[in-house]
Amino acid sequence: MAIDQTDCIFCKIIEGELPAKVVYEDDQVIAFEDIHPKAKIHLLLVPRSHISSLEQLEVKHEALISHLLLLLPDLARRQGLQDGFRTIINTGRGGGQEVDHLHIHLLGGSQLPGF
Ligand code: DGP
Repeated sequence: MAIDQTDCIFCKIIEGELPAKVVYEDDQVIAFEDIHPKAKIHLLLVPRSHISSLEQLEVKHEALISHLLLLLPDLARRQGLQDGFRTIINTGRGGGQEVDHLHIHLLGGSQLPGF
């Protein structure tokens, strides 16, 4: 079933229709502060193109995914996370995904409990 992107909160943030504290953006991705932070620093790194979740990834997204992953340590450094950080991708309702637009959580800034 086709996803109606007009109902996607992250698409609206990307289009500037909803406010967000953006910390980084380029032609492929955007990073902004999570509205309900679970750590001192909690960012969401989001591709501009609407991909619902990891389940929808295709080989054509390979370069985009590399770009997202390579950005993470750089974003962490920019946030002053010298001591490490955590990344999380929730997939599907059973995986705790609430927003159906692929995103990577980047958390840190204080000692996180073991996982
Ligand atoms: P997930 O459960 O992995 O789908 O995480 C979705 C995250 O998105 C959750 O931590 C809260 C955050 N979030 C939801 N709505 C908004 C919003 O409108 N603005 C921002 N900045 N974050 C949001």
